[in-house]
Amino acid sequence: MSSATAIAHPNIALVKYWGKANTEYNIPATPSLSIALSALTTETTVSENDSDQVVINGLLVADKKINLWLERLRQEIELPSLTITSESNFPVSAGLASSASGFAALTEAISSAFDLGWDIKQKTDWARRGSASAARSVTGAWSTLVPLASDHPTIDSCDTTQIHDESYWDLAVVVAITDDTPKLFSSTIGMELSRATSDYYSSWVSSTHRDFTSALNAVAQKDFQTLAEIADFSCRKMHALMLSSIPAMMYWNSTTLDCIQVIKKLIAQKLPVFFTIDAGPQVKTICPPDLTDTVLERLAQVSGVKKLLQSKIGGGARSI
Ligand code: 2P0
Repeated sequence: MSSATAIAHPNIALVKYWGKANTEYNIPATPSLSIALSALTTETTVSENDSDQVVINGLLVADKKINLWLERLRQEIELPSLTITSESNFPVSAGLASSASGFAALTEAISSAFDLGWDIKQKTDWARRGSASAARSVTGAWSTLVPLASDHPTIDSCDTTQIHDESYWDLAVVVAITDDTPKLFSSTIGMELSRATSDYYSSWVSSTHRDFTSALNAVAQKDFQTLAEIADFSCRKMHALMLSSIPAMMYWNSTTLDCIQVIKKLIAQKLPVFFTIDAGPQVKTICPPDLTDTVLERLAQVSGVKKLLQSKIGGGARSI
């Protein structure tokens, strides 16, 4: 009986992906840049069984995304029925990129269990079909996910690259959990709403291409200040796009706003720190490691913060 286990870290985008150029192959409309979070992990085991079963954090679930992904994979390769068991050490479906680490670990585990011989391109392409941000968790550390122009997109019409490994730039991330219940709109649905209804959508796509190029330069020069400004701008534009969609998507809560005020005060004191927020109410603060204690201490004073997590930059998905 074939079986394998893999782990992967979620990632946070500093230049965001929001919107798809192609849904069949899950190709983003925007290029994105991310860092993986070493302290947060998803561990996934796949093993042959008599029927497909998905168990996430101890609960048997009917996961439409995983089922569709397996259906597509079985159109390409022969696979037996599988038990998939996945455990994450952080809240799932709450804007902490659990689908990214989940599909990255699943792709790695399947590739290993069935000796598929996938190279990194095949792994990132298949992880992306599950959840586009998962491609960035396959490569980990500092990764880019870039759509490739094509009139007839295929599964390979996207590039995922680890541009620097986890030791390149020693930065810390503090995650303030302000609500750990699952979000109202899944990212997949939310992105489609933005594409179909927001007047700002085309500006978002074109400006993100510019932000991406500027962010790559900032990372190459380890220019924290410029990277902070671009990441802040990308985050605010994405949330403005969400708010301008019909229906409007507001992922923040009042504690999210209080955390933003705390970080803004640190920025006003000229400390090297910035925050980013994804499709959920958690606030992720990025800073040099020697500022971690200050950030933790300030955010701990915000009433409504349920938990604070701290992390460094982590690597890619791997079999264990
Ligand atoms: C990102 N997010 O770049 C952005 C920022 C959320 C906000 O990628 O539809 O779960 O499965 O491809 O990858 C979350 O989107 O969406 C995401 P699908 P995914 O990190």
